Amino acid sequence: MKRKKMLILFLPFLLLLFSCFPPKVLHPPVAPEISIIPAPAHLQKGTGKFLLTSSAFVVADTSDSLVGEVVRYFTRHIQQATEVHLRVYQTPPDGKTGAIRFQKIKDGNFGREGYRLKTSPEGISLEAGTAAGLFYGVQTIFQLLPPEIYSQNDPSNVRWTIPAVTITDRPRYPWRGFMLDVSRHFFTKDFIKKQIDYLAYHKMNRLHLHLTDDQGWRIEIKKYPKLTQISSWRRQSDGTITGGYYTQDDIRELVAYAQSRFVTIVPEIEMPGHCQAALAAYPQLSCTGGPFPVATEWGVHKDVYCAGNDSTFAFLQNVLLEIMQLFPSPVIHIGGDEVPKDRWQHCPKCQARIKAEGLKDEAELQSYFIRRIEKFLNAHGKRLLGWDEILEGGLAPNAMVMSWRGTQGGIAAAKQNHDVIMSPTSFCYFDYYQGDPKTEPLAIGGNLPIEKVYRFEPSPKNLSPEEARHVLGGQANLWTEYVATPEHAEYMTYPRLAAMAEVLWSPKENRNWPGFLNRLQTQLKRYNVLGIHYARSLFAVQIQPTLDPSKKGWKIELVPHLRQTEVHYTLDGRTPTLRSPRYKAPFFLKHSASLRATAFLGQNPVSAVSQTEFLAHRAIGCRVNLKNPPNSHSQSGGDFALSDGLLGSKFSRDGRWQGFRGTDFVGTIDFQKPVAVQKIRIRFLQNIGAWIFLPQWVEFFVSTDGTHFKSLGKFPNPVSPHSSDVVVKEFACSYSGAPVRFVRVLAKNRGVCPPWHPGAGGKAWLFTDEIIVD
Ligand code: TNX
Repeated sequence: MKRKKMLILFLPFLLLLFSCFPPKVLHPPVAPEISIIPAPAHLQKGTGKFLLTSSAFVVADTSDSLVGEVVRYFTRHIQQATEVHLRVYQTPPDGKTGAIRFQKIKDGNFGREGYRLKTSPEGISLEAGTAAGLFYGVQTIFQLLPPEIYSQNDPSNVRWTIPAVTITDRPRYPWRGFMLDVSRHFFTKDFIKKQIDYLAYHKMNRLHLHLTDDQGWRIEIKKYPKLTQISSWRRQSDGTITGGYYTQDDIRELVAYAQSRFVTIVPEIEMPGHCQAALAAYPQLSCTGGPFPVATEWGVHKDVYCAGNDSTFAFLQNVLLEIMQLFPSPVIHIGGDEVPKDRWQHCPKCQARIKAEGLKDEAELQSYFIRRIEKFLNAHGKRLLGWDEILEGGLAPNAMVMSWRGTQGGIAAAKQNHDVIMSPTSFCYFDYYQGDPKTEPLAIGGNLPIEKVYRFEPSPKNLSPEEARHVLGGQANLWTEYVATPEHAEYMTYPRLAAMAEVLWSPKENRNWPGFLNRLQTQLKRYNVLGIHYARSLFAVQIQPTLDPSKKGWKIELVPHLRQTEVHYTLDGRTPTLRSPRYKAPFFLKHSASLRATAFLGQNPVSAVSQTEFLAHRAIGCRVNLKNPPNSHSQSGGDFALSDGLLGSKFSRDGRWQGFRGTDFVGTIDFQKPVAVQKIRIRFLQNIGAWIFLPQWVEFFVSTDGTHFKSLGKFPNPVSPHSSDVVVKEFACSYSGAPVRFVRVLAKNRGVCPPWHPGAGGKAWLFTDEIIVD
């Protein structure tokens, strides 16, 4: 009795204690049975399962052609993955169970894209107000099935079950967008089709194609053939030609493909800036008359369309006429971003226009430009959409704004009663790197890990409800300056797109990071089945070694990105499994090792394998005296960077390399006493794209007094500087003489980049990671 009372008295304290220090999760969560991304608005679990077999069938009124299309999409998909052929009935046949019923009904709660789905052991009922709603219900059905539902052929041994649930769902925002920049690098029609499928799986509904820019024009315009003969191709620094374009037939095919998946393709034709590719074909549309090459360098280019020249407008209007015919999108994107005013300031025609129109300055000239185009689009029943720079100098009357430089532009536009799409760089730029910057493939801009995408809030707090209604949604943008392959594009896009999809679809209060991560495990399995090259950095394990110079060994910490994961590691280079040692606390390593570490969630490895090579050798922990200091920008690893036993990878920024800009490398080790030396080695990196070259030659020396050094030989570099592959090359020299106290390595920098290199004449880099003495 007394004890019970005590417990009741202390219970609140215990509860408080537990909530401050949640008990350690001993068994990491496994993927939940129901993993829907984006999370539906309301979900209630039932009991039992529907088993999808050949006795199941569809009931739907397919006389509504759009409904018919959704049903065909569904049955085709099911047949492909499961080999179950679903018969379609207009009215339910008597006495048969196993119906999958599609119904369009009038119900204001559905909105334009909502649906209600009930699944039970007896059958499935899907209701919506529109075909789009039915389509999203179908996507949810797919996600209730095993991930293999996304495979192209029936994988044996899968039981096609659907757990019993009741789901009522509708999106938070009508604009759930993804932008692909096909100008900086061209992506094929088939790649785009695949992405359209993936967008649909995520319940995303806008694909914005950035079709034109300084570096390439990607769409056939019948009236201006030079746009594809000239503007679609550029000559790269190595002399090769790259590019491509979509024919009008390609575009019609893409548009139809997207339409049947309820994705609207929004075309973007950039003006008045980011247009050097077009000017390469039609230089008369510029202020100076050219000539111009299709640009090969990234950034903002000064040559823009001449705003004083009426033929510029005639050209753009003719282009837009063909665009409007091809794309049913009610909204046409005209860019409008990053327009340098330099040429306009010195162009007599532009200055005359400013005068004639009574404009204040070049900012108002830009505004004049956009208004004039908007009038034209409006007259053809289309709305103009532009990046937030179109606010400068006054917004065109009906324009929609895509806010990329933060959300300020979007807020300003919403306050002026304009519709906006939020796409701020800091949450939406998928060209930003997502994992550890030291090991990411080249990416520009800042860091955008998936957690941050998940925190994105498209509706700013400081808008009134009336103004907030103008926020139509958000969009992720994949700019492709540094993304040249389909694999890399997918790597940048997934799984961050899953986070974006949930931000844009799910009610704000349903957003929950740990819950999302649990569901993401299943989503990644779907990606595996689909063969999507998604990034695995989300679960990566960071290997953090600290050298102890006196003990000549390393304290090793393994830090998982997510604390829900369990880390297993090996020291012999083998891929860790659940049976490999589990990491619990930092440990000390004194011998050479190939450390590999993987994060596991439940039974599943969820990260790529992280790896670090440890090399135990004579010179570890010895100070290296340098004649020329490393460049401060590429100096990493501290005092013992060149004698810490840690070798660099092919990533020059992995923190293991020391860079010497334009100067030779001269490093001397003092062992403090004579030591037996058999071999001296040193490694260098070559990555000509980053101006890093191997040395011309390497010379090794030994000394007993630190003043007189005896050369052991000069070793020329056999690797061509032309190789665009990243190369790590070791130079080595044997020694069989008496013990020595000093060892020195001299590596000759080539001085400047060679004449054929884009950096010709600029200082060349020398990168080394370790002086190894055996
Ligand atoms: C800015 S976003 C640009 C693009 C670049 C991007 C790179 C915008 C409207 N303009 O031209 O590709 O940054 O992050």
